[in-house]
Amino acid sequence: MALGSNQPSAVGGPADTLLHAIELLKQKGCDIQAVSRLFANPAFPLGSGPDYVNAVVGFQTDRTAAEILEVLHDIEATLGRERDVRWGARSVDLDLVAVGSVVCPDAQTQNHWRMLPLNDQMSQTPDELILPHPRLQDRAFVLIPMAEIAPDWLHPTLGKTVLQMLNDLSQQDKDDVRPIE
Ligand code: A4P
Ligand code: MG
Repeated sequence: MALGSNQPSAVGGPADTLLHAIELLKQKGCDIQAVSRLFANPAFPLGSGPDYVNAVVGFQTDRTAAEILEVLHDIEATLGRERDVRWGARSVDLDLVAVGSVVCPDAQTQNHWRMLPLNDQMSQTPDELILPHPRLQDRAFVLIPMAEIAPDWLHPTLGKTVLQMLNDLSQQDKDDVRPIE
């Protein structure tokens, strides 16, 4: 699961908000296996808001993927996220990056969302769960933390590992993602 925040919440600044979200995930019975460091990085698209803090956690649960997404939405609501502007500033965004090698709802639909031109990505929202997350492979702020906890995870439709996807990104994109000490 990928976490992002670029606005304070009731519990504190972006970093504290993400740590609190991880606590809530534990309280809801998810068995946390690994937590990346927290990384600061500029908002995408550039200039769209304050810098983000991003992280990735791995966990195990008996729940289905759809049930996990519901849990994530509950935690977002608890932490005061208001869904108004798509890709707007947010106190917390919890995205399901991947569930093992599951492709949801099917490879054709996942490919459709993955290949969507940038302009359409910003105006169109899927109304169903898409796995793996359709923008995972483009985002240094997801792949860099993910490489700390699951470097060899294999993208089921791209056939690339996290390290290989990271290798495809520009050095600039990667340099922008800085661990918070
Ligand atoms: N949905 C479908 N598949 C998934 C999935 N795998 N995980 C649905 C999570 N949600 C999924 O999500 C929109 C709809 O997608 C939901 O109904 C959900 O059921 P949302 O969280 O309501 O809206 P959003 O956050 O605006 O969209 P999304 O797709 O999460 O946005 P992104 O692509 O994550 O972009 N820059 C930096 N540096 N760091 C960031 O974390 N995040 C964003 C948000 C933009 N820029 C950023 C960052
Ligand atoms: Mg989201």
